[in-house]
Amino acid sequence: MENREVARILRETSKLLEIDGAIIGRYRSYDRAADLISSLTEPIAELARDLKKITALPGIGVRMAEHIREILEAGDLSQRKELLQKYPVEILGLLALPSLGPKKACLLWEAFQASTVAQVEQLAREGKLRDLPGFGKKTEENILKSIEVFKKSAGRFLLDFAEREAAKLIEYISAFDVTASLAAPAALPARGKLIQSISVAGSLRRHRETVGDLDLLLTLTPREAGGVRDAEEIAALARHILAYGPIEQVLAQGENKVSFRLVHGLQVDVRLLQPENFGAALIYFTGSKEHNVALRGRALKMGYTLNEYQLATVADAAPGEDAARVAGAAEEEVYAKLGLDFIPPELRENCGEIEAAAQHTLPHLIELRDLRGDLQMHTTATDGKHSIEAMAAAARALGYEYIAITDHSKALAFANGMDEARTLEQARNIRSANERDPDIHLLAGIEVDVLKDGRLDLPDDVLAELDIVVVSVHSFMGLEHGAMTERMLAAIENPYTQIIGHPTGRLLLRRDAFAYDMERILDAARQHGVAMECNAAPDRLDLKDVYLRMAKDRGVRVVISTDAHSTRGLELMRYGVHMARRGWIEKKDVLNALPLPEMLATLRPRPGAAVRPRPGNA
Ligand code: DGT
Ligand code: CA
Ligand code: CA
Ligand code: ZN
Repeated sequence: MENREVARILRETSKLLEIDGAIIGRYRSYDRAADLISSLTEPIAELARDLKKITALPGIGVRMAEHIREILEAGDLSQRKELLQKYPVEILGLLALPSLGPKKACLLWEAFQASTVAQVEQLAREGKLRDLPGFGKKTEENILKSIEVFKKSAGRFLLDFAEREAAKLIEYISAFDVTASLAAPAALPARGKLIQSISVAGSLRRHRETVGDLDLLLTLTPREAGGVRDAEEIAALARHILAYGPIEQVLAQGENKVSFRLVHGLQVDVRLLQPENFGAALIYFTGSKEHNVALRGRALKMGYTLNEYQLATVADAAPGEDAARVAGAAEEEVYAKLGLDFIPPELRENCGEIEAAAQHTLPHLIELRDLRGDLQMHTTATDGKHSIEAMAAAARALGYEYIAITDHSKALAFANGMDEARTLEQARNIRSANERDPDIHLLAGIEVDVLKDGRLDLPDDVLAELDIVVVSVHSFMGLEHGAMTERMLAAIENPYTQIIGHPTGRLLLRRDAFAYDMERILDAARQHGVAMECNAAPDRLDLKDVYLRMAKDRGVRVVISTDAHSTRGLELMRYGVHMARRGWIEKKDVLNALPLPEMLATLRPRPGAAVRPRPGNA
């Protein structure tokens, strides 16, 4: 039995134990064992023969070793089988709903024998869940909402997760040594490096906010003699790829493609290409599909055909005939022959990028290195992990000129939000830290809550003492469209509001955006000089691309901030930059791409600001 099978059975047992109410330590040990087995390079079946060897593995005790042996011998775990007498296997799928923990899943099964998302949805619609112990009407509503999100997001993954998985896989594939992997290498001349390049394509390359599956493209170095690589080498490479530890199931295996699913459910397609087709293939598999369709239409009008191998002339294009080939090895070449400037992957959504590329009017998209500061972050004063000084040091290491420390206000009680006195004290602390650190400017800021009626959570005289005011909604997120629009308008009209933080409040794959009239909000932001944040946290990415473009078209300024709650959080800025690029945002649209004095001068002027000296600007 393969390691991945053993790991899968352990993981399922863990989940079933959790539903059955086992204590945390008990089921966690199954998960830890599964993770460990997935990461082993040697077969667990070998190790398990020797009790000493297997219990020497970190986190594997004698009991777990016995479980592993049982799986290897019997093909299953009796414990898992017993639990599956009690609960149907589908119940595991219910745990994918963020509003349903194992306890509630268990209750649903016991009360209604409900084990599928569809059954739970039905029960919730009929109002039958609210009376269960620990449920209530609110829980019932939340379950229905999370089922909606689940249906839309099923099988999709956050961008940062997909990126990490891709990086690990690429590192693993790159390490392949063809000479060592083939039999009788001594009899053969050294084969040299087999893999020429590994590239990410698909939605991950376009930096969509979530990713359905990973698309990887691989090219091989040509043989010295100029001949093609032999089948033996390619088969060895395929074997290597499919031996990747975290693979849970192999889905397809062909001459030029392998597909598999990783343990966390992410599917991967790896395609093998000839270098001369690389550019055409990269365009094709980067997509989007809509971009490809439009590009092919343009090619046809110009007398070409475009496919995943090449751009070729239509006239006398006999299959395989070289004369018909116009381009194919590099993306730039294909776009150029189509009369187009190179189109950055983030723009390839058929939203006007082809027309702009033809007229040489593509935007000069913002880049990470354009940013000079980060204007939203938290410290130990509220729910952040690190001190003002630690955040400043980390920001300095990233090369920033300035940052704003923006902790929460009192309405966010669970995050230890600050009242009037603590806000002023924190501002003093920020300013004194600023004086001690000449290499970076620290702005004394706040992320002040918008109350239900649109008023801000701190009085004017306190806000007037701060250098920068970010305004965010963290409560009453379910207000209906009209009320939410009025609330946001009121917040924007407050003369102290300068930036709207994570403006739609969405949590990717978990919570939908607030309902409000975005056009009216953006018009008001423009009118009052309020900037809109593009929150870079990978589970927010808020504003999203479409709204960023709407903001830009209206002349609303954008701020890209990490909303970091730790020093590491500051490193996630690039996700916000990619989202901004997808929204056609340029350096000139972004406030925190400006040097400090210009940035402060471009922020909405606050009441009385003209007579107050600018902080840190001497
Ligand atoms: P995803 O995986 O749902 O996040 O989104 P993509 O864009 O990565 O889509 P995927 O993985 O199905 O396919 C990768 C690319 O391959 C896609 O962006 C465009 C191209 N492609 C796939 N199927 C078709 C097709 O039927 N027609 C065309 N023109 N292109 C396709
Ligand atoms: Ca994909
Ligand atoms: Ca794919
Ligand atoms: Zn916030």
